[in-house]
Amino acid sequence: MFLSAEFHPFRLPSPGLWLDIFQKVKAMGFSGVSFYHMWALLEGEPGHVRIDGVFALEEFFAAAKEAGIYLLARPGPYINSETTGGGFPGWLQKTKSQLRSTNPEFLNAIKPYILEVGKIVAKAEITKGGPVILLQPDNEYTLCSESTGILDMSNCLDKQYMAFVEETYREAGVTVPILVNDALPLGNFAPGTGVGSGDIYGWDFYPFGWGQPPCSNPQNWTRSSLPYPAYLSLLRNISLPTSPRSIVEFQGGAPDAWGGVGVEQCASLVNQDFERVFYKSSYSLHVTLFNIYMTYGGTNWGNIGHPLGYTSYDAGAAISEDRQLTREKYAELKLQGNFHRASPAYLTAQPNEDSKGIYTDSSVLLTTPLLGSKTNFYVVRHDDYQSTNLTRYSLRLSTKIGNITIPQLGGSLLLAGRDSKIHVTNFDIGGIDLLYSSAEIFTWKRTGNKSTLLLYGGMGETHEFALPKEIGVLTDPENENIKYSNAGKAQIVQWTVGKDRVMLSFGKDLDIYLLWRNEVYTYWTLDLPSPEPLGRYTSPSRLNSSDASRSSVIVKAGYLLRSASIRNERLYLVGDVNATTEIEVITAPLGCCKALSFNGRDMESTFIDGRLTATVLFEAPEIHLPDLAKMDWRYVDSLPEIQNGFDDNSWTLCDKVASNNPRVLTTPTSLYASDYGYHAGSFIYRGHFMANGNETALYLQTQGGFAFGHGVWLNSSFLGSWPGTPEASATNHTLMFPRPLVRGSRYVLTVLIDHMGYDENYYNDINPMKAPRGILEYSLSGHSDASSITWKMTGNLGGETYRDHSRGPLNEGAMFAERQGYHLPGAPTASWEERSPLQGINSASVGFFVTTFTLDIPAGYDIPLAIELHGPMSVAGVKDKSSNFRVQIFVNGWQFGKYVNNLGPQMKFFVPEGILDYNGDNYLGLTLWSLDGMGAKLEDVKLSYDVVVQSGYSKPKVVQAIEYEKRV
Ligand code: IPT
Repeated sequence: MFLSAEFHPFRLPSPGLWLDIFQKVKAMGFSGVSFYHMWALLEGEPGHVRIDGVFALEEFFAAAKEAGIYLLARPGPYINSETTGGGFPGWLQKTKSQLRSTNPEFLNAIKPYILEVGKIVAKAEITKGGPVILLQPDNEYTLCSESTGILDMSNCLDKQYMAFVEETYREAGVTVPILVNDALPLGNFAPGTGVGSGDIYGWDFYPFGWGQPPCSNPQNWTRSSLPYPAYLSLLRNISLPTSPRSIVEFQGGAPDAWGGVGVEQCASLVNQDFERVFYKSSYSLHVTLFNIYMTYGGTNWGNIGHPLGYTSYDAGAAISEDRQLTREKYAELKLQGNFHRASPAYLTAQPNEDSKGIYTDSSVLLTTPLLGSKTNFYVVRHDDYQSTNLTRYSLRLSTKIGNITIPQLGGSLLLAGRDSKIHVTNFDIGGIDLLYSSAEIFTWKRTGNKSTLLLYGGMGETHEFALPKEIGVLTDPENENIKYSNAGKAQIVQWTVGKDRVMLSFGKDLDIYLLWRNEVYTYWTLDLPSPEPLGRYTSPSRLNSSDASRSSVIVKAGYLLRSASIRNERLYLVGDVNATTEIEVITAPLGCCKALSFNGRDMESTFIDGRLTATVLFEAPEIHLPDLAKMDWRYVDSLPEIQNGFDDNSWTLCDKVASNNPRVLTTPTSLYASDYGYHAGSFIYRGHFMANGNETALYLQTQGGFAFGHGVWLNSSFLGSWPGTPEASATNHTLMFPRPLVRGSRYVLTVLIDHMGYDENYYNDINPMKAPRGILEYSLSGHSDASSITWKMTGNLGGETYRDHSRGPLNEGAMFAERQGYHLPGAPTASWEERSPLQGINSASVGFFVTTFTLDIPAGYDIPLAIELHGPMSVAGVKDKSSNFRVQIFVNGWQFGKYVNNLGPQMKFFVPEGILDYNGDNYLGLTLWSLDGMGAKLEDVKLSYDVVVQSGYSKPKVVQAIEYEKRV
């Protein structure tokens, strides 16, 4: 089973931390990771594909392999993924052709990138010793904008386009199977459907949607339907029986937008209950490729996001943006991942639509059976998937011991609201037949002549299982925590789940742990390293192996266990604790493990009831964080453009009288930023004109994507601003001149526009990605001819010939400080004015504030740090959103935050270790743009952390990137 977590290397540009994520995914029992790569970051300059530095994939592949994770590569060219342009480089705006079509111009545009990224992926294929086992070309090449029904949703698709993308990947050397994903199960490009068809078909499913705003009111589940198991007949028609049933993206989180409710609400919307109900229901369809989007979201640093999202791409995923495991939904995934890893019979079982009334005695429950040649699985949930009722039921099963109704020893089973159970019959646990179990299986393991099985249930639930009489009888049948019967055809055990675990032994053959679900959250199964090619990869063979080099261990610990290995009868564990933690080895290869080491330290270990145990002390470190608000800050004006005599000689003249953009030009020359090669961050326009004395106002239409803003000046006078709303992608603005202009004098307009990213290109017959950014239209009263204004503009210095190849083409915008490279470490700040962002600026302008600070974070701890910005407070201690200002946060040159005081909601910006030097000097720069005439200031700026983890992670190296050099 390819049970997979979606995780994007480009959203965590600190390569030394990739292993951390892979290990956390592997620790859930998952076997795979699916990743996008983002073309816009890799070919900012047309014809120059640069997949190096933090954008290189080799270290990503090495880390996946080290953790034992197989990869599904999804390098586009189109990815969607809430990225600017859906991953398309901005320069595609300048092309004439329909995007995602066979127009030669478009094919020529994508080919060099596909060949280059394809070559890199091909080198990492499993057949060459790498982790890559699948490749997905493009993304959801499925939908047409104007479809009238399910039948014509895909009628705009050009199958030759898909074929071209696939063939080009093949030409690059890719040999692994090609997986195609459909936005809906429509059957596009399913194997055997002719031109462009892939080797494996899959579709994507977001029951709660990804539209706006999904995260408010997270308890409300009335947003979807769960069309299972009715879907089954559809899926059978679409895909071949020989092809794994694949859900390439299943909802694992939800996004939040500007002005939104915050990512924690998204985590509660798509929470552990959602995972239980929706994921288990998906398994009931016999899905064997299942990828959860997102499992680790990361960060939209450096302008990589689209306009509907802000800097955090946490997405409420199982692993939070700061890489931590504090959400219960992570633990639930671990239960499911371990179940799959321990249930090879699932792979050959077949689902069946038969449902209500057959298996349970309850009319409100739905049961979907998966029937195997021996083992059966029964997935039970409320038919009304939103139901929060407590439903008692019994289950009718046909087993080796006949047709029975369980529980047999009295009482009833319980489904508590938004939950789902996978009950089993005839389940093999290392040669022993578990005849049935209502309690769910966490995992099992055979070592020597003994099997160990871990079962769990929710608090207060009654569960029952049965075992053959042939195996050893229960050693302690009078156990007060259980009901036991050996009277009939089998040994039957019933227990009601409480906090304390129950341990049972059946002679010498079998140990069973009966656990409360929340206790299982602290149990980990770790694959021991094996010789190549198995390495640490998942394999069912580990279940039955006593051979230490092909086996795995089950260990109870705490916060996280990452890896295990055995040397000289000592078990070496690597993991993380956030409190003093008891470690207990539940199973290990026979003969192994007389002693225990944790994170390289030998522990004082003892045997308790035959199990090796030790205690890891949590030692709280001393952490001294600099008080940023009190640091020595330097300031430089970052809008010199509004000063008299500013020289814009070297700026780009907006002289293009034609544009390929689909929006028809309504200005004498194009003012679309993309026509001049500017695609990220912000833009500044300077409009020169000679006054005739009749001017009273300027009309502007600007477009920067949702939540954008603009500011407008005439010479040095502020005319006004548009502070932005989450709903407006463009705005019309008439700005009155404060006083009459002097006839015959030259004036200059300065317009600063924020750019929130290009729109995505989800539909395939239109080109929303090409919606231009910049000034769309203008008029100057008193001038009938718009060409009386001569416009110049700038974006990031150099535009497509961008300067900073380490941080990529999108990290910089148009602001003076960015163009000068003042955001980069080493900038000549010594002569700048002493002023802090808490003093701020006192007019509508842009100020650039910098400070340096030193960190000395103790080794052995993972302490994710954030930079918090606090806007002004109004009297009641409530945030004052009426102050309109925007801040960009540059950490050692990397733009790791975009703060909009009047929209919010993000105030806390995580910056990964590696981007921050945890044991050295750091350079912090803030662009502070006041859209109000009275200026703006911060109330506070600080470094903060939420968790302190004593960690076995590998400390990441500080990311190397270019430093300040004088720019012309
Ligand atoms: C799906 C995209 O494939 C993926 O890139 C990401 O954008 C995801 O959505 C979450 O928004 S498209 C899906 C909404 C059908």
